[in-house]
Amino acid sequence: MPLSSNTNYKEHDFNGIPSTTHGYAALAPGNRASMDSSGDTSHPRAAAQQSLDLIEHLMDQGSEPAIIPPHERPRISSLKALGFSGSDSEVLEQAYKENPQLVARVSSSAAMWTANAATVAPSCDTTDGRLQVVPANLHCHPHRNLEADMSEIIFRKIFEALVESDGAVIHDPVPSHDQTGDEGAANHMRFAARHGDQGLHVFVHGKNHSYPAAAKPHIHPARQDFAASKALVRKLKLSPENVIHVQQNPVAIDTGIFHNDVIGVNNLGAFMVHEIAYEQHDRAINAIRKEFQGQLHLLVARDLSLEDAVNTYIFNSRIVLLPNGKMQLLASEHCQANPRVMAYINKIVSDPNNPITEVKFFDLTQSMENGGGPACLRLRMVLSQEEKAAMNGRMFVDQTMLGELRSWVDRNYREDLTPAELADPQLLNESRTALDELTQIMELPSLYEFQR
Ligand code: SUG
Repeated sequence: MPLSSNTNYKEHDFNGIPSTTHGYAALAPGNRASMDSSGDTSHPRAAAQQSLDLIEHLMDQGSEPAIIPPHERPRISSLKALGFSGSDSEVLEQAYKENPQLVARVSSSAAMWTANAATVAPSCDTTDGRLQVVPANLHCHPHRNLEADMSEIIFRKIFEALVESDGAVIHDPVPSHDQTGDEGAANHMRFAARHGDQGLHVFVHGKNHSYPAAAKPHIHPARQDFAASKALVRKLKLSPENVIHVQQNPVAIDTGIFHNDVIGVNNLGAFMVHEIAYEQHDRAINAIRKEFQGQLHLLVARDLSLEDAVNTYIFNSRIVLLPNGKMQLLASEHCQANPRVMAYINKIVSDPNNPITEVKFFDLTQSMENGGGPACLRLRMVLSQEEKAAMNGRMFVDQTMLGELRSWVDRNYREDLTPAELADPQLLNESRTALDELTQIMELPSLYEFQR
């Protein structure tokens, strides 16, 4: 039976859109690209168009991609919470004078990496038969921790009708604490024979405070806590027999692999993974092999170093299931510069024994320079047709909407942006105009603080 025959449930990529303030501010220690791009001039318009290129490609293949709107940036309320006062432009100016990094933080476009927005369990997997969404607390870095409340607001708005009809539950995030950091779907994989079948959920953590003897990274922070992953399982209403927890290899974290989605990616049973992705790697893989009821296509990279993984983001590719039942790999162009990575990709696409038949490369330079590849830029949601139809607003992009989004970007996004320009009150106005227009394009009710 072709993989696409289970038509009631489909997987949709909810793509992130960069903000008008997209920039490089070295805000994410442990993420080497973020540190290396520090202070560079950014290109917000190109960043947004590059995200739309991915969306356009998905549409051309017959997929039904959606978008998640960017958050309000600069977020003036966060500066006011730190005691800055006066008009919004005065607040921005004072904060910049005192500490430019504060303005960079509240201007960060990081919500574009929607793989970190939440962890989602489809209704076909949950014990109460409802779609479950837990927004991530993103505790580890302050510029990302700012995202949690807004992500929750967005999910509540877009799933409002489903929540009211008892078809979905939007949770509050796991409490934000040093022992309960949660980075969302970037540390979660769902294996299933078909998207509408019961899935096996694999949660990957980097640290475990209740087990001090566990191996730990020494150079970079581990972001995902075991206690948070355990809380997610409870909140998502997953049965323990459908769940596996594995620890990420701390050596990988110390090499700059700050999420599982930089070292492994799967769709259904197709699983591309580095040979030392996990602590007690073979045991972790064997557990997945044993518990997964479908056919596992284990595509292990044996001739790639962890450096190759960090430099190319090969494991941050998307594996997408096309309506014709085949799978396509969407990878960053960075992969093309590395012969070992290309050999791995070519081996996969030329092997008829796995479902991945093609690869497409994308110029995602603007996101990659902050450590975000194709997979970071999307949150996957497996939805039934009824759930999809019940969503509020215009979330799914069609050709007309794509055209509207492209010209919206051209109209509102600057071509270049220097770090000092983040304090420009004019940029604040431009950003609000852009978000106001976007909520209209998406037919969403008022979302943002400045709209309330
Ligand atoms: O959290 N970069 C993001 C990249 C997130 C990628 N997401 C996944 N792998 N799922 C992060 O490290 C850099 C921002 C800056 O430095 O300006 C940043 O936040």
